[in-house]
Amino acid sequence: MVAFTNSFFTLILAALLTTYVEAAPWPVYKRHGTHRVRSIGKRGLTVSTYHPKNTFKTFSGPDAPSAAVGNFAKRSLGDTAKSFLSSELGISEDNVEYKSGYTEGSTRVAFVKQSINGIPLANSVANIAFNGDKVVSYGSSFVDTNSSKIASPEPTVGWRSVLSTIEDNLDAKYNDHNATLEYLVQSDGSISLTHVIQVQNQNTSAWYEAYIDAHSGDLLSVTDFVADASYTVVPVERLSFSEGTVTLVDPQNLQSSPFGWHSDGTQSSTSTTGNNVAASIVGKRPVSQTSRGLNFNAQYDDTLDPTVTENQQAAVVNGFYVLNVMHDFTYLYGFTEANFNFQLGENTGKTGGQQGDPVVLRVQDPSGVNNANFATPPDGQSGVCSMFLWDITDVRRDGAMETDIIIHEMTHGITNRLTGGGTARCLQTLEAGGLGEGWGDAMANWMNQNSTQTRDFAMAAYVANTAEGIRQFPYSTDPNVNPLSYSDLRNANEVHAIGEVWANMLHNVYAALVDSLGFDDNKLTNPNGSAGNIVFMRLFLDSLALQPCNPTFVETRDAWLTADANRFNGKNKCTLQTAFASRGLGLGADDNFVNDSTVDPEC
Ligand SMILES: *[C@@H]1O[C@H](CO)[C@@H](O)[C@H](O)[C@H]1NC(C)=O
Ligand SMILES: *[C@@H]1O[C@H](CO)[C@@H](O)[C@H](O)[C@H]1NC(C)=O
Ligand SMILES: *[C@@H]1O[C@H](CO)[C@@H](O)[C@H](O)[C@H]1NC(C)=O
Ligand SMILES: *[C@@H]1O[C@H](CO)[C@@H](O)[C@H](O)[C@H]1NC(C)=O
Ligand SMILES: *[C@@H]1O[C@H](CO)[C@@H](O)[C@H](O)[C@H]1NC(C)=O
Ligand SMILES: *[C@@H]1O[C@H](CO)[C@@H](O)[C@H](O)[C@H]1NC(C)=O
Ligand SMILES: [Ca+2]
Ligand SMILES: [Zn+2]
Repeated sequence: MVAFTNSFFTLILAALLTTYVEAAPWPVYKRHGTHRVRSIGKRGLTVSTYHPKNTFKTFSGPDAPSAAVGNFAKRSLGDTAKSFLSSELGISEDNVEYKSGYTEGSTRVAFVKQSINGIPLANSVANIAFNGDKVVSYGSSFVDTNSSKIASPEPTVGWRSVLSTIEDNLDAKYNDHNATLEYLVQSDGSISLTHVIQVQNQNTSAWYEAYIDAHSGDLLSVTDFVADASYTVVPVERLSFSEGTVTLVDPQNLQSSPFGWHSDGTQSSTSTTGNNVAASIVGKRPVSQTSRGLNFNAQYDDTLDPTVTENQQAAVVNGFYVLNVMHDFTYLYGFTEANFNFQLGENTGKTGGQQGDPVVLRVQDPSGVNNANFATPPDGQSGVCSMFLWDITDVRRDGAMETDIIIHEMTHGITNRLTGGGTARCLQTLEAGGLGEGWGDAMANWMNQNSTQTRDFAMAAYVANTAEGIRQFPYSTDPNVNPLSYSDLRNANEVHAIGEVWANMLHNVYAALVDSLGFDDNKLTNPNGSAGNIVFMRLFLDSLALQPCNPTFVETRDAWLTADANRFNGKNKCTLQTAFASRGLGLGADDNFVNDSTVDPEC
């Protein structure tokens, strides 16, 4: 399908301007295994490409099918592959074309294409692996052509007659690579005859294969040869711009964001808007890609004011990136549609929760300075993350260039949605609000830890221009560095002060889990790992849904213990109890905020 559309952009722009966004009417049915929607060219041409569903089979042991037919030893790899596939899939050998293959030890692999009337099907391919005369596996997207509507094999429209329209639509020029004639399977099962040509644009580095209907002249599909997306940002492992930026290619996690960060599978953008996040400088449009192919590579320069154009662009991209990483990793840990997350539309096959609520990121929000905030309305309405400028340094700094601040803010959205089932009404007491602040710092701390050696952690050190950051003490397992304990809640009358006590307890819990279970670098992609830092995040997020509305420290600690009982069969009970107790939140602690160091006898 090929259509011009800008409605996605319009809708997101509307979302940027208000917190009260109606659920968007995107179809629930998404097709991430077989389709890819791209937005191409200056005019937002939306192209949906189709790749027929795969069959993938693996075999082992004596049940593996034999490929030994006739004089096996003398047959070529191509003939062996063709005869196996044709009998396996019920397709005549005349319709299977050998393309390429290789032999490695006793393993032989063949790549084949389906064909009709000697014309190959562009998007219908198969690969077969043999070990000796046994078939080890095969994958195939071959289609049943018996019942398909197949276009006549004689072209009636030449590609040169429509070339200028195609070039114009794709914003690229024919590159003199010979055109080929290929069949193309459409998602409705029909099979079109196409001229396949390549077009390129040296200025934007775009490079596409265009599939032009040889009977109508329409553009039916494209292959995009260029890597998809790149972002020049502060990687989430680093704290802020002071540690430098890098250009990351395709950082999106396709399990969490199957259409990437700029599409919901139906509509696409070429700017800092997508299914999870819509980001812009307040009062400005989202930032557009700096070059063809979703490249967002503005360079931040903190010797210049944050409001110069390139700095604004870089800051929006950085915030967009961090919030999308937060979406993607928490999705794997269970913050999904059904658990009231922030998305414009549902991922393929997912139901539950209200959609139409991507996070709206307002960078350089003029409503404040030296701070940031996150407004969490109920599920179905966009969360709004507002980042401010900081004027502590001579040249002002932008909160959106500081990873830990963005993560802290996003965590408000996550904790408010997971506590109490998406109502956003359950972190309203002073104590629960304090827990909320603590979770924000603890999440940023977790993201920044990078080895079995748990380091002390300071918040907002870059914008505040001080190594100690903006809290009273860095978070630490060393009571000489951070002495905060449960009894300090007696004198804490403000959410951030309360939050510091909680975040420091969680820092100690984290360190104890990592000491006992180790550290895994794949924390963002492997929620099922057994390392301490992964277990910590499991308990962090699981406990939110378990704890009551407006929880206290004591109830939240119990929710951690219950989460551990549920998910890990109580394996970490003593580690958790001991760590909480070391900061006064032992099992005997009550709402008088007196330190208690009780743990179960077996601990
Ligand atoms: C297609 O038709 C042929 C001939 O009738 C038959 O042998 C084959 O099994 C059919 N293929 C499929 C996939 O149904
Ligand atoms: C392209 O087509 C021309 C004309 O048919 C032919 O002479 C030439 O060898 C082809 N080039 C390639 C690289 O296949
Ligand atoms: C690349 O830019 C040059 C100079 O602006 C222009 O003449 C040329 O047409 C552009 N190329 C394409 C493929 O758009
Ligand atoms: C972890 O981060 C710290 C602070 O940036 C750095 O000094 C250290 O080398 C990093 N360690 C690893 C294992 O990457
Ligand atoms: C983690 O394990 C669960 C249950 O086995 C599985 O459904 C899920 O896909 C796994 N997650 C990842 C990211 O591998
Ligand atoms: C509470 O416990 C902490 C850590 O053990 C300790 O440093 C602090 O002095 C205690 N506070 C009170 C009031 O007992
Ligand atoms: Ca939602
Ligand atoms: Zn906060």
